[in-house]
Amino acid sequence: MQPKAFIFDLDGVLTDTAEFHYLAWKQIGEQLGIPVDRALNERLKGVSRMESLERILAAAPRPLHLSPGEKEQWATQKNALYQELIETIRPSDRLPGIDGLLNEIRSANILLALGSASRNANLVLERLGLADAFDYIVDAGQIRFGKPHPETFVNAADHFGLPYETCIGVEDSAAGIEAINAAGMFSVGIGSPDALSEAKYRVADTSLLTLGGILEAYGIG
Ligand code: B16
Ligand code: MG
Repeated sequence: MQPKAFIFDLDGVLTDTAEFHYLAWKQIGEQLGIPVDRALNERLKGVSRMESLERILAAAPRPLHLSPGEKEQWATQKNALYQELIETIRPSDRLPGIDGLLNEIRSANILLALGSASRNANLVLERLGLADAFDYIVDAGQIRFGKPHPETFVNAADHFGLPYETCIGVEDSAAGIEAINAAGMFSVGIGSPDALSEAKYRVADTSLLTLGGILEAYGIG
């Protein structure tokens, strides 16, 4: 059966904002005395801003006890750093293969949704020139349970009124793949096998994504 919708993650899938999130958290970590390396960063991908801060605090060499207000301040500071970094984003920053894949999906009359955990998603989409590319954009501010909970992906499928097994989710994070699988959808992972071992189909980077490759794995090849 042909899938009815694709639900795309944003950061790390459409563009390399995952790197900007990393650089911003690294700076916050330095100020807090907590080293944020790429291994820790892998566990921040796909999870909300506050949950990311909690995971960084949990990695502190010496326990740090911050009040809710202090946590808010650090999260706000991280977002300010992140927003400075994303000012440079241009349409040419769409990752390789993304334009082709979006066009193929559109030509096959399959619906397109964006399922990002980021409250900056609309800003980034605009900078990428992709503000009108999606039939539906999940509002991260309306999601109660972030990835790895399936709510983000379920929200998009419910908006379209589609059975979950007819939807395909595309993600670069372990939390996102877990969320797609938990929703009963077909998961496409972009990245290393270590981080994305649970993905139903995986490619090393976006340049290797084709609709044919995904559909073959999905089962109609
Ligand atoms: P913001 P995605 C996620 O976006 C990022 O992967 C994650 O690192 C970030 O903490 C989260 O968005 C929240 O982002 O601070 O901009 O609201 O990968 O789900 O598109
Ligand atoms: Mg992501």
